[in-house]
Amino acid sequence: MATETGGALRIVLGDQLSRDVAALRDLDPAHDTVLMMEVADEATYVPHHPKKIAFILSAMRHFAEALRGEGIRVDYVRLDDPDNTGSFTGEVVRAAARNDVSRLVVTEPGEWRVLQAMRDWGEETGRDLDIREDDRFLCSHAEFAAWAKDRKALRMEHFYRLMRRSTGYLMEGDTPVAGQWNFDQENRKRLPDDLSVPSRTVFPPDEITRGVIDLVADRFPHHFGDLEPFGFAVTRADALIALDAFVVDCLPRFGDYQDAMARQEPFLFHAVLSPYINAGLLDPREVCDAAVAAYEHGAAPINAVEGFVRQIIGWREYVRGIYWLKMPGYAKTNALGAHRSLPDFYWTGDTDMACMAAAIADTRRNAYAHHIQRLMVTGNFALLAAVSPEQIEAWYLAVYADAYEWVELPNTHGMAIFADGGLLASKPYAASGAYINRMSDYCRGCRYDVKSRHGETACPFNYLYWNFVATHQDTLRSNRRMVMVYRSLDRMDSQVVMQMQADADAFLTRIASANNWQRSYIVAANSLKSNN
Ligand code: FAD
Ligand code: DLZ
Ligand code: SF4
Repeated sequence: MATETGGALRIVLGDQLSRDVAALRDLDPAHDTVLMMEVADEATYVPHHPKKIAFILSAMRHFAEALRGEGIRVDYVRLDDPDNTGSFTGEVVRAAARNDVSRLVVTEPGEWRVLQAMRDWGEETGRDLDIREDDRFLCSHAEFAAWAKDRKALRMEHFYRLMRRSTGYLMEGDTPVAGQWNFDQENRKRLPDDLSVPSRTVFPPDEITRGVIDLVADRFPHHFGDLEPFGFAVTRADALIALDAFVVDCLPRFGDYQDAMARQEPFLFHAVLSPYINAGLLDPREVCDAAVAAYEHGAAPINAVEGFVRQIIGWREYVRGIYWLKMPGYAKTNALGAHRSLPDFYWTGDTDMACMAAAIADTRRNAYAHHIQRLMVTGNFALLAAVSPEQIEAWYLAVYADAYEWVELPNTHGMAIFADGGLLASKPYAASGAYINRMSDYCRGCRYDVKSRHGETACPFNYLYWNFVATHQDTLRSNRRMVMVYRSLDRMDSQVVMQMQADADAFLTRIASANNWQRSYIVAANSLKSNN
């Protein structure tokens, strides 16, 4: 296809900010050009949190500076360039025309919709196109497909053991260190009232970040989320400082309080490293190496380190494997027939449910909520309220600084709302208020009574939960992991069950009638999504 003799145009996307990413590997500074593009489509196909946009654009600008510092030519398109077409494809076409290049070299993206567009870039530009596998992950597509082939159930725990063996992390020969694969049983402690939680390292904005913050404030004033204060690391050097701080200050108690939630503590002992790992500032291997080294030096216990390593080499690799194995059909399933609109309070935080209000307020402030908030509060509510998969997924993709579809979709569609019918989770992660009460201090200050199942002041999670269990019995009763739940339902007074179902109906009708502005927001976002 190519007729020119120029070098390669090496394209780096906003979540590919690793010096050794596949597209940069054999770069020839004398002939090649690196293309980086700030484009409006990527900020608006869902209305991303302003802090996320600022994080990505600032990290991109710092990465470009670092490449230039090595003497590499970088063609960098800014969001406010008057000729910016607003899309990846438009910018690739323009860049191919203005640079002397005979081929395009790219690393596969993290989203199906971008891969679809990328596949046309060769034809659009008249250049050869080389799409390289993203080998920053520990498990290749082929390895995951080989593992999945002929298996009835694709359970994470089985995949995780394969990964432990292939990486050698926490292994003594073929045996897991300390005699167990998984220490999850030890990782469900409630928070004692007097526990002190370490403060977090914040990285004050430099001049580049300040410029980006002003740009984002100007261009995306209506997006959900606080732009400031901004304290994310935007360089690899600072992300490494954040990693060190996590290992020293938080990792030792990461396991114990992994499932806990607290009103005043949005981060607890979590790593808050996912934005950096997913954008490429940190490599998943070096993150695991640091945790394992802490264990080997006696600085962190096995339940913490095993739990942490499992999240990275287990869950993170597993959800990515599922995404690429099952897309594009995966996003379209709706196993429980969920159909309701996302309640407005996901965008406003205006709800009397203290747990939901806290998780949404944390999200608005930090573009972050930890896993249990995402899964057992906002995710659990969406599951019980039968929110349509498309709408809740657009929300998760928009609001978190670490969200890209390869990781957001399986976590939401599969883990949180069971829309894949159990491909990823062996049973729905549905829970009543009792779970939230056990694992948090939210209920203490809530206007609802977590001990009541029905009536005006009853906790909505209670009647929504039993309504969910009763509504889906045809589908879920045969699930072996649901036997105890259905035994409890069967023992309940049928009048009480009917009352809870009536309360659930009334509650869901009330929140649906309160919805107004959010619907048009998401419809607009989705129409942009389907145009891509
Ligand atoms: P920690 O709890 O400290 O865990 C350490 C690391 O393990 C994380 O940095 C992350 O790299 C990895 N990890 C942990 N759990 C998962 C998981 N389930 N899937 C993939 N990686 C994991 N994670 C994202 O990175 N992006 C998303 O868009 C995203 N969306 C989610 C949506 C829902 C509904 C749910 C339930 C979970 C989602 N997760 C997502 C997974 C998880 O909640 C986040 O990875 C985690 O909260 C990130 O914070 P942390 O760095 O403090 O993680
Ligand atoms: C999320 C995001 C945003 C907000 N902006 C950009 C951008 O301007 N330029 C860019 O290269 N990447 C951006 N990203 C990340 C992309 O959405 C991400 O690379 C794709 O979704 C593929 O994972
Ligand atoms: Fe959430 Fe119910 Fe507890 Fe209120 S009582 S915080 S709604 S679980």
